[in-house]
Amino acid sequence: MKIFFLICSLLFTLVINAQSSVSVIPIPKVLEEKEGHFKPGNKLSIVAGDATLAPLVQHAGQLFTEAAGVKNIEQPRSPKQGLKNAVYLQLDSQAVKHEEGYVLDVTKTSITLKAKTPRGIFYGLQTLTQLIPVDKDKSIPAVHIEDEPRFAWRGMMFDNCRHMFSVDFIKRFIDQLAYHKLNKFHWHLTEDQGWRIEIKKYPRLQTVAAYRNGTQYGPNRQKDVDSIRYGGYYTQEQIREVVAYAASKYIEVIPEIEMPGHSVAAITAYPHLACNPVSFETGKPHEVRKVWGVSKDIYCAGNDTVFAFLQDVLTEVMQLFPSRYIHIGGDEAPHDAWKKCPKCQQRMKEEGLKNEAELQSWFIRRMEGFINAHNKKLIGWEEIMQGGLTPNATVHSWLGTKSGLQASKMGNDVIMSPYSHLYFDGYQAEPAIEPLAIGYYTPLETVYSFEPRHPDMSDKDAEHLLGAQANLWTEFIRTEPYFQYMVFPRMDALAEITWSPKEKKDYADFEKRLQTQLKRYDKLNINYRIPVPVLTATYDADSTATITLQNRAGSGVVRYAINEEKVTEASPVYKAPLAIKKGQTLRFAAFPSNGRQSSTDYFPKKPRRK
Ligand code: TNX
Repeated sequence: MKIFFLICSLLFTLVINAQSSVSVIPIPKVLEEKEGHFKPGNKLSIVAGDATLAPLVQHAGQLFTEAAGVKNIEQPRSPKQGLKNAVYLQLDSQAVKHEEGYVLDVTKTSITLKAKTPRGIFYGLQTLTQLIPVDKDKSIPAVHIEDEPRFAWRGMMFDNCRHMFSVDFIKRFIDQLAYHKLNKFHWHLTEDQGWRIEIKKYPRLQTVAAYRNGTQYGPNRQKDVDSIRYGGYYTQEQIREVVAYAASKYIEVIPEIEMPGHSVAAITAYPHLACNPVSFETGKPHEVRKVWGVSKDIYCAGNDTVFAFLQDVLTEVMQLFPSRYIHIGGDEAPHDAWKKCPKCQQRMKEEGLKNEAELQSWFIRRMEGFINAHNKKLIGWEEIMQGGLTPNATVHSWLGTKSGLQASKMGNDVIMSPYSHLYFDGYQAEPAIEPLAIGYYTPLETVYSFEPRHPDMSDKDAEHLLGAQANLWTEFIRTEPYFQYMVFPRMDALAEITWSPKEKKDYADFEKRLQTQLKRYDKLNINYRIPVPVLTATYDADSTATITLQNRAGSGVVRYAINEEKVTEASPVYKAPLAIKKGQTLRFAAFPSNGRQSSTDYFPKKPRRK
């Protein structure tokens, strides 16, 4: 009997180990674990049948050097078969049908990666990176993987207007998008608080619109505002550099040039672009906005020089971005100024427009004509639907998913970005234990739970669902570490919602795989949000709670403190369930082996205020 138990537990351990050895995010469509391992050793040949794969051979070599410590990478010119320790990259449109798909076979003796396109090979390599263990032993488990994305649009928006980030940092962000098999980088470049793209024809966009004389640093718009000059912009050369870098990672960069709202910075530089020479809101001269929120100062719809300006701007923008799409914003444009503006009212009369919503629609249509004439497609936030939608526009649904549903039924393409699930500037846990963020609540599990296809979409409607995108607005995100804290690991959830088949979604399994992913992030020095330990409580008759804490950080320990304000490295390590009496407060945090510390959570929770 004893032996029987021993064998059972041995088998159990083997099964558990086998499960945990492969940990890929986003989870592939088909993943079969095989027997044995491929041992990269010190010498490896990377063989490509096609010359177009040369950059990917390079990429694969780098990958094995960095992740598996292989010193000697050889690249035989001819695709010789049967080499020892070889990685074969092959374009094969018989084996793989999907443009972005791949098939990956790791055996004891070789690795074969097939795809229809270089892009597919690239994604296969991203998976391969994750098959190389983070620990010392670099044996790669034998697998058969067949994979392709669920959606064509897998994106993230980065707002570089509220706060600016260096070109180098943006490139690292692009690396991470690619690593997660995301393929769209929506770059938010113009705002009330700053204009960030060099436009040669309008130098005051650089000298005036790119700078503000202060910044709101706290939640209070009146009190929490400093008077430190802040700003800058990306030169056209830098923009080109970013776009080319992204293209090398199969990422399309979509610029956003906001209109008619969120345009105070441009108006400050060129006040004739507004309905009034002074601010509609304050009656004072226009000034690049220091505080967050929505401004009533927007571009005038009755003034033709506004359209000349925007067309000039887009002409330069289109030369910089080969993207199929131009995002024109279109969100949060209050019509107060238009209602009082004789030119706007005159325009409405001339064009037979019933109200300001129709004027907004007319504004967007006019710009869309220009964009389409240049062979580009327009994307706008869902407000572009107010007052009528043009047939070609792609709708970016952010207030929820209803507009997206409606647009798909009208035959318009749709991208889903509801703030309730996909706004990474929102809180990841209750605000009491987190750094300052925008008021939304979008913890990891909420992001993961998002289903881009609205239940009321027919198959025909769903053909217009391009995919989903997470947005990172940077009002309160001013530093690189905080940026990373907000993006990781929510980007992992985003990757899985947009890439993996719906049937493969499983939060518990994702959380397990994530623990390995966090170790990879440690290697890359990414300041991700460390998951707070999970608490479960049971109560006995005198209300004493027995507390169990589970570490989800992938490594390290959980520490706790009873009736003390702080949990520190000196606090006791959690080893067994704790008894917390009525009136006592328990605080606890994860201390992974990277030397960092998670947010400190507490028990009991205060009753929520209604
Ligand atoms: C709404 S989402 C905005 C942004 C803000 C954001 C804050 C959207 C189209 N507009 O201007 O930064 O809320 O989360």
